[in-house]
Amino acid sequence: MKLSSQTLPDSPLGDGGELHQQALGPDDRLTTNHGVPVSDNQNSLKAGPRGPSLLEDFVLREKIHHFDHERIPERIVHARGSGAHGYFELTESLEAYTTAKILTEVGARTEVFTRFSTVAGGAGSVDTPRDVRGFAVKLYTREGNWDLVGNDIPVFFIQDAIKFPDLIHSVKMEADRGYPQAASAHDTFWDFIGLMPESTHMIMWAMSDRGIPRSLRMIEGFGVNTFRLLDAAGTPTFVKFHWRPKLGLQSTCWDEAVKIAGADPDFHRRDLYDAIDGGDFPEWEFGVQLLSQEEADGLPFDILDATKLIPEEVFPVRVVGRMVLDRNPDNFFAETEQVAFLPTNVPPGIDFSEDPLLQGRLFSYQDTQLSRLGSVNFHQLPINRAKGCPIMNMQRDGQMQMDVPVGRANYEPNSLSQAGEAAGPRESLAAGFRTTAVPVEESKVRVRSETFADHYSQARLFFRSQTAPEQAHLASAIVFELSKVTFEHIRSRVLANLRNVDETLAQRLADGLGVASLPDRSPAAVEPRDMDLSPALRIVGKYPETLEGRTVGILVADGSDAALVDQVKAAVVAAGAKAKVVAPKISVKLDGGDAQPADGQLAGSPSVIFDAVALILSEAGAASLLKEAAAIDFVKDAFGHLKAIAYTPAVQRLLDKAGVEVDPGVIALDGDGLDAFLTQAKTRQWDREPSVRMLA
Ligand code: HDE
Repeated sequence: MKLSSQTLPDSPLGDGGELHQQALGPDDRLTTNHGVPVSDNQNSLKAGPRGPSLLEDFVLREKIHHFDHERIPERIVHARGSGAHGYFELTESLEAYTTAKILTEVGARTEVFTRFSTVAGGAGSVDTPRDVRGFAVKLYTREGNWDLVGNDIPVFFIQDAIKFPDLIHSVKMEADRGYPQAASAHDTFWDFIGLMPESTHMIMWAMSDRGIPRSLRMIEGFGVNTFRLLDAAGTPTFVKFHWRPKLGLQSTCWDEAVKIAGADPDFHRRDLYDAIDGGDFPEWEFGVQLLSQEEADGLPFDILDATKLIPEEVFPVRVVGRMVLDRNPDNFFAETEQVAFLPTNVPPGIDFSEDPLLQGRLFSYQDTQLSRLGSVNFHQLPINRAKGCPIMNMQRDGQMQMDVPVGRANYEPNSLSQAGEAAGPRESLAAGFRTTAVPVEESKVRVRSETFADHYSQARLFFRSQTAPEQAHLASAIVFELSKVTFEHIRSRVLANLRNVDETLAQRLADGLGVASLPDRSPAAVEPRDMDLSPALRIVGKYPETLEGRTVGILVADGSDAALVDQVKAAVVAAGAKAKVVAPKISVKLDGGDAQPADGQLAGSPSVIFDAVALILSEAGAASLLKEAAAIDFVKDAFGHLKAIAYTPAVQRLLDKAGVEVDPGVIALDGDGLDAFLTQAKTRQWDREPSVRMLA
């Protein structure tokens, strides 16, 4: 038996120990965390080949110790996230409103790191629950980091930060049983919602299809809270920040989202990673809504109330820049997990408003990072460190200090320069962060401003602005959620509140739930008003229809027409989409071609992961799939999820078995069939829905 750790006849590397013998260069050597080269990464140090391990083995202890501490507390909200690097580019200067260089230097590119997230679920939950999506962007500006920590919905559930822990406790797993995970369809959430009428507007958004996005590349983003821009003279302008996806806004159907969760729990994360990896960089327009104090005073609601939006039809969104995400993280933990967003990070020329939700956020994030990352020096982590500008102050020490500050000046003011020593940095009135001089002298009170009291007008605005299919989805989502509520009084209170939004909606919900008669309408603090409808609040018809960024699944089997498969693939790719071949086995032999690998095996590649499907089968192929449930489901779900379906003649029996009825979205692949398919594939077949689903 060889005892030397340098010779490993049974090396798990299978290299006969040779690798260990090579004289590796300094860059290739495995080392401890402190840089000591490691001679053996296969065996711990023992008292004899079969003896006990030795305490002295620092290589073993360091490795296990580090492993034991690999997990850090996950974010209390927004735990599950996906991030990417990229850049922001300004296309129009806002110098009339702000001194912030990032908003005045047209053409300049600023590095960004963006993290998308779900809110309610834990870090290991799935990507497609009904939920709000976080849209947090860290812009490494030359004047310090600007963290625009927003959501994909422009309003929020509550008006005052003091209610945030209650809101989050209610939506997370119930305290006694530890479930449901990543779901709002349960008693405690709807109990809280029913008792908090201010949440009604946000509920409309969350229950709409915005709550179940198709892709993180296809969501809008909003700063939500009102901020201020400050010009050189100190004149403030209120500002709302917007991100608009170049690929358009697109969602899934509820049944589809549920099935995706099983088919691919990482559906959104994979989609983002793959797109960037393949050079298909997602892009957003960056826009602002700007309002003077007088314009804000003229609004029929309070600009400081985060449960309200400013209709784009009244104050248009001015597009002044763009963001492109073009690089995946090198390491998920070091970057996506350790990134720490702080709404307090704003460069000079951007300032906060008195929005009581924002004010609470200004405290919370710094505090939460300390608990999560464990050290006041979390800003020194590479992903959090400001770039393009020096960090100089008198803050010192603390756990995990990674910098080595030099000199004696760790206090200010000092006069060390008189002794020829470095005095250290000094404040700068001209270049430093400025705060708007907002007059505030008032009595100290704990009250909710009366200007925040209208909880229903904008909820009504949202519901009534939706198209018919969107209204039906929204109503059905509430029916689904309330059907999971076990306490009758909670359901009833929600219905009573929603009568203030729209009587027809409340009635549809009652019908959907089988409630014989609606409860009395809840009293409203302010009677809701009708507002001019806002088409910008819709998904359907808001963006041009496109196949760009989408994926078409092509179902084939042995004997499928190779030339036709190639033709469909080429046309799909030419339209800016991806084509993925799905076959019963991972290798398939097409008619007229060699055996080739499929992109996905049928059992693991259901149609829910595609935006449209082409079924290209020979007679024999179709006959064999008639006995395959995964094939029937593939077709049935594509139809049920309102997708365009192209098919070859032999597929007819499969269509029949799957209950597919011909409509404009079910297209035979002959003559102009392919063109018609590509046109229909750009959108969902909304007209089909009544034939496949009973909606509220
Ligand atoms: Fe957050 N929020 N939040 N939030 N939030 C956090 O900070 C908080 C709110 C948002 O990808 C936490 O680092 C309070 C609104 C995003 O890392 C925490 C209030 C909006 C992310 C926190 C709000 C957001 C967070 C948890 C009510 C949309 C994820 C982990 C006053 C504008 C950022 C963390 C990422 C994360 C507090 C409300 C967006 C606990 C107290 C409104 C996108 O500090």
